[in-house]
This record gives sequence, structure tokens and C-alpha cells, in this order.
Amino acid sequence: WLAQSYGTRAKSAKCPAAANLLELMERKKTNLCASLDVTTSAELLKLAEEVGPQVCCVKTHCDVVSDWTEATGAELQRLAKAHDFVVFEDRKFADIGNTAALQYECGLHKISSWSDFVNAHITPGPFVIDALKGVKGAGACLLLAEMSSKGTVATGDAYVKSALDMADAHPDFVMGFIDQTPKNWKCAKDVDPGYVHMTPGISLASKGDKVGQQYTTPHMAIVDNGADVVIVGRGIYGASDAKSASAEYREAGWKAYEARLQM
Ligand code: UP6
Repeated sequence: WLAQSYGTRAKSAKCPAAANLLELMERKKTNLCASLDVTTSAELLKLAEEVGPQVCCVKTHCDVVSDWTEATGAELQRLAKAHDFVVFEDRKFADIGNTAALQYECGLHKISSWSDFVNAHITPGPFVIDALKGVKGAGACLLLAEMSSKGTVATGDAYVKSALDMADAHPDFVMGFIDQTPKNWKCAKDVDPGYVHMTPGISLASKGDKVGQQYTTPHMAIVDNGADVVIVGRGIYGASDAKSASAEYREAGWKAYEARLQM
């Protein structure tokens, strides 16, 4: 997948949400996902409005927002349509299928009603995917194949291979992976180019935080490690000017992608 354009890969994607995101990235010329991890609806929506023109995706953690209502999700979707981005709720489902489906559809957040896609850990096994897929109005799902945090136990060839096998068993619903170094996976050559690789732990300024986050740059992530989408949180919403920070990350991400295509 590393040598192919997003647009070309969109055509081979088996999951409609993957095809849609890859097409969007090609059309809008951005591979930046802003992770807006703020704690009020007003801050979240203000940031989404500010960074909207620069991003292909806005990532949320709805359960850190203290005043989340149905209107928060609806307004996010309105902004997504207005600015041409998709909405990814980073819920990291990790329970048995029945519970994960309830968490996706019900509760205060009704995640399935406003998110375009979500993600899940592979630790429960493949039925968590069946369960999420069975929810009415379900979007799509990314699987966590690797994490950015220091000391993660989600590592090694066998773990990655499990993620890949689970994805390949549900190619219409699994759109890709949250990962760190897909280019260097032992099984990299077997990865379907229709999957999207989204990589968090990205910063131009910092190497990490006090609680185990580890950062790499957009260039390293995309060129050296094989990421498609760079996910940036504090580098954008923690900046004094989120608008210009998002423009800066967008440019760095797109330049790295263009450099990769030349290799
Ligand atoms: N995230 C990671 N690493 C992972 C998976 N997810 O950082 O392996 C998520 C975090 C956060 C964002 O939950 O929302 O990506 C990264 O934020 P940051 O750029 O502020 O560190």
C-alpha cells in the first residue's frame, strides 16, 4: 500500500467507510486527523469548526465531555458535512460482544447515531466485531493492532497477525487499523492496500508526556513507519492557535505522503 495513492487504494477498499475516507483524503489533500480531547461541548464544537477545513477526520472521546447531549453529536455531523471530514469516536471497545454492542448503541452517548466509525481492541476476540456490526445504523470499525504508549503489551508479530486475521474475516466492516509501524510488520506484504492505517502519538514539538505517551513526527510516521493518517491531539488543541497548528500538521503530513509516493 505504501507506493499507491490514497485514491487508487480507495478503489480496492472492501469497506465503504475506508473507500470514503481514502477518497476524501485524496480530494481534500489532507491526511490529518485532529483528536479533540476537550471536556465541554462548546470547546469541542469550536475546535471542530476551527480545524475542520484542514482535516480529513475529527476524533472524539465523547466520555470526557461533561455536558454531552444529542445536539453535540448532531452539530459535529453538521460540521463534518460543511467542512468535508468524518467523525471517529475513539471508544476502544474491549468487552464481550453483547456489552460492546450496548455501549455502541445505547447509554448517554448513543455513539452509533452520530459517529462515522469507531475502534475496538482485539483482546476480546473476533465476536466483538460481529456484535458492533450488528448494531442498527452501525458505521465501521478500526482494530487496534499497536499502541503508542510506553510498556504496551499489545506488541509482537503474533498480536499484529491476530488483528490482521480478524480484519480479513470482516473486510466489509473493518476499515483498517490503529497502529504504529505497519511498514515494518513481518506480515506487511500481506496487508490489503484497501485498509487505512491511522497512527496516534504524533507531535512536531514533544517526545512524550509524563504518563507514557510516546511521540514521533508526521514524517517518521508516514515515511518510515507506514502510517496513512496522522492523529494529533495536544499538538493541535493544546496550541495557542489551533487553526494554524492544524495547518502546520496538515502540511507536514501531506509532504511526507508525497515523499513516500516518490520512493
Ligand atoms: N491514542 C493514543 N495512542 C494509542 C491509541 N490512541 O495516543 O495507541 C489516542 C489517545 C488520544 C490521542 O486516546 O486521544 O490518540 C493522542 O493524543 P495526544 O496527541 O494529545 O497525545
